[in-house]
Parts: sequence; structure tokens; C-alpha cells
Amino acid sequence: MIVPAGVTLVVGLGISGRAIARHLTRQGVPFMVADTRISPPGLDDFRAAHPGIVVHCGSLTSLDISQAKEVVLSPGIDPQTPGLEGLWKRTLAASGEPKIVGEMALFVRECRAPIAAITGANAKSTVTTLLGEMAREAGRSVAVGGNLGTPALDLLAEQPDAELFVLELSSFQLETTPCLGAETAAFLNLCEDHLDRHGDMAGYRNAKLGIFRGARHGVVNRDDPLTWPDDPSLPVAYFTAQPPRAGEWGIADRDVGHGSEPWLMHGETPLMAAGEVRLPGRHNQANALAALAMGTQLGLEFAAMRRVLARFCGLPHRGELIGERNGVRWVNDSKGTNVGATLAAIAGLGATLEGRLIWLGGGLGKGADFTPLMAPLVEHAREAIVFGSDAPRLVALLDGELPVTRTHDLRGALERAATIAEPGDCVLLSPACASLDQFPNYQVRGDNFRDWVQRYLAANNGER
Ligand code: UMA
Ligand code: ADP
Repeated sequence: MIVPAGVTLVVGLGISGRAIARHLTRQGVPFMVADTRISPPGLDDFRAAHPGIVVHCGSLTSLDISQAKEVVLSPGIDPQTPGLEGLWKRTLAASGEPKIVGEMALFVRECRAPIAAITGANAKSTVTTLLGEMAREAGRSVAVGGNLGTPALDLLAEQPDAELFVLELSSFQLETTPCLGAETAAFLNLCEDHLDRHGDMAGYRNAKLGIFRGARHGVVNRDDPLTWPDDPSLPVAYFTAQPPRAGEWGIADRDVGHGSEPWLMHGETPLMAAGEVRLPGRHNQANALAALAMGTQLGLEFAAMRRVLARFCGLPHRGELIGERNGVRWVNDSKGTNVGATLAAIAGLGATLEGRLIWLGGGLGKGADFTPLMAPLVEHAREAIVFGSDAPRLVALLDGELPVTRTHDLRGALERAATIAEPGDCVLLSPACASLDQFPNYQVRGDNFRDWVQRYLAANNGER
């Protein structure tokens, strides 16, 4: 099939693809759609919503895209997919038309308000939500979304008068964004993730660095040099979970005139007690500092930002306490989809664990090395219960270091946890893996955990 001259090709019929189609329809741009799957979910609904739009399903190699005006790619599609790889090489070399771009390229063309953009391997959603709440509390009309929640192009339509867009952006979205031009852009942290797509850490980092293209200001992690921009001319604010140097956002552990408790600091200036931040754990205090650094660049009033930090108690599936009965805590961290997130979740629970962690993990490891999990699990866990595609790799790593049980799925893992849990234990689902081998997404995995635990606690009425 030939994509006719002057017609835009949208690739992917997921959330982004449908948002792109709605946007192009609003713009009056002629387009057609392709999806690599023979029968993509939601196809009938799409056809009903877009009568007359041609949809190609299956391999992209049978499409002639040489005459297309532009190819707009969904984030879940690798630009190296057969049928696209030649065009992607030419796009990167800036040689000729058409080019491959993503949803954000279309967004940037239409957006007239400042953009605050957030990326990183972890904490994107938390910082995005915090900053969005801070802007709202400071009286700004703000639109919040991107990789989290509402797709960016839908925000443009739903909130055309927004004074500020706060966007969570994934490496997949940044890879296909030629120039974002953010007012402030944060790169929070980096650990192994999505290596099955980006090849290696250099490729993953390079995609994330796209957040700084055309930016006026950056926020980066002093404790993680991989987040620092390669371009030395970009003004940056550093945040750190350590005591700050001049101008940095950090945490002072020593007496800063407020007793000996840790304080969030901006350089020499004490801001608020770290304990006043409602989100638990040092990693969340670092997240608070990143949001403060961005909010300050955007001119938000500190008092408003502080109120948000004192009340925001976190998003579902991120260290979410589902229930506590008979001295056993059940915590849902289903969004812990890589090793770095799980390390942070365990460190965040830290001192409260006292060797009584029952860890539930496994799923799709995306090519990551699990070795960094070993030391904290040996220190804190009394049993690891693993399931899903990469369970054999976890068993191979942990067997002999601590008791390990392999189950087929999450349900089996929960049943095992219920059998062994004793007062003082903490049952934590923080899988260090994507869910896609056994669930549609991490939310469904977390919902399954929550439903099972709530039913179990109700059925047992607190008794084991
Ligand atoms: N797919 C195909 N063929 C196609 C199109 C899609 O096989 O032609 C598959 C993809 O390989 C993938 C799935 O379908 O497994 C979904 O891909 P998609 O690009 O259609 O995804 P969307 O539904 O548009 O959702 C995307 C983000 N998903 C991905 O990047 C994989 C969503 O982030 C995001 O909320 C949404 O756009 C709106 O912006 C989710 C995510 O997991 C939460 N993101 C990753 C992460 O956070 O780690 C990057
Ligand atoms: P993302 O949107 O990047 O996936 P979230 O805010 O949804 O980030 O958090 C995802 C996971 O990362 C959670 O499981 C949480 O425990 C963990 N996490 C939160 N903050 C940090 C941090 N600063 N460093 C590492 N992991 C973190």
C-alpha cells in the first residue's frame, strides 16, 4: 500500500496514536494510520470515530512511505522497526523529507505556553504531579499530562488557555522530539531500563538528553552525573539528597538552627523540615527538591509549594500502603518497574523493615541486570517470592543468598506471602520489572494486588 503524497502517516493505534489522530482531524491535516498488529485493540472504535480514514494493519514493510508528508510515531514503536529503519536513519541525518517525528513534535508546533518537562528513569510521575499541584496552588492555570495521564495533544484541546504545561516525558517520546524548547527541563535520575529498546545505557541516556533540546533551564541530579547535560551553556540547577553546595537544592543533616533534624535547603537557606514533606523516604525528599527547583524557575510562590509538599501523599502504585493487619503491612509499589525504583522503594521503607521484608518481584526485566537487588534483599528480606518471565534469572541470582520461592504468577506469590507472613513483616510488591508478560500494564498488576489483599484482609477479618 502506498501512503499518498502529502498524507501524514500515524503509526500506532494506542493512546497516543488516537490522540494524534484527533489532533490531525482538528487541524484538517489528511492522514492515514498503520499499526504493526494484525488486530490492534480498539480498532472498531477507531474506525467508528474516524470514518473514511484508511487503516493498515500488520507489517510496515508492505507500506511505501516515500511520498508521505510526515510519519508520526507512537512511543511504543521502535523507530528501527522494519519498514521504518531507513527513514529513521535519514531523519537522524536530517537528509530530506519525509521525517519521523512523535506526538511531542506536533505538540511543540501548536503550544503557545511555557513547558515544564520532566524525565528520568524513576520519579517522573511523582515530580510531575507535585509540580502541577504546586502551580495550581500558586494560582496558575496549568495542564498536566504526557506519559502520565492525558496525552499532551489532548491537553492542548482540553485546556487551550493553559498558562503552563507540566509534562512527564519518556525516553521513547523524547527520541522523536526534534526540539522541545522547555522553559525548565528536569532529568531526575538514570538506571538501567528499556535496554531492550535503546540497546545500552548510552543509547537510553542519549534519548533522555533530548529533554534539554532548546531548553532555557535545566534541573539535574548532582548525585547522578549521567543526568547532567552535555551542553555546558545550558543554565542548570542541581538537586541532591546530600548537603547542598552554594546554589544547590539539598538536604542538611546537621543543625541549621532548627535542632538536629534534616532540613531541605537551597544553598545556605533552610526551606522546611524534611519531615514536613508528607511523602516518605529520602528519595521522595530529593523528588521534592527537584520540584522546588523547577517551581522556583517558573516563579511559583514558595509558600504555595510548601503547602503542597506537606499534604501530597503520593500516587497509587508507588509505595502505596494497602492495609495493615495483625502487624503485617501490605505495600503496593507496582510502578517499581526497574531495578532503581525497587532499590528506592526498599531504601524508603529502610529502617522500618528490620529484616522482615517479604519481597514480591518479577515480570519482564527488559534486559536489565538484577545484581544490585542482591545486597538490599539479603539485608532486609526474609523471603523473595518471584514470578513471571524473568523469575528464573531472579532465582539464579538470589538462590543460596536468602530463601526464594518461585510461583507462576502474582496470585501465587500473594498466596505464598499470606502463608508465611508474621507480625512485624512487610509484604512489598515492587517487581523491578515491567508487567506486560502477564498484565496489560502496571496499574492492572497493582489493582490485582490491592484487590487480592483487601479481599484477604476482609475474609480473614484480621486473623491468620
Ligand atoms: N504496539 C504495537 N504496534 C503498533 C503500536 C503499538 O505492537 O503499531 C504496541 C507497543 O509495542 C506497546 C503497546 O502497543 O507494547 C502500546 O504502544 P503505544 O505506543 O500505542 O502506547 P500508547 O498506548 O500510545 O501509550 C503511550 C505510552 N506507552 C508507551 O510508551 C509504551 C504510555 O506510557 C503513555 O501514558 C501514553 O502513550 C500517553 O502519552 C505508559 C508507559 O508504560 C505508562 N510508558 C513507559 C514508561 O513509563 O516506562 C515509557
Ligand atoms: P516514573 O513515572 O518515572 O515511573 P514514579 O513517580 O511513578 O516514576 O515512581 C516510580 C517508581 O520509582 C516508584 O516505584 C517509586 O518507588 C520509585 N521512585 C520514586 N522516587 C524515586 C527516586 N528519586 N529514585 C529512584 N526511584 C524512585
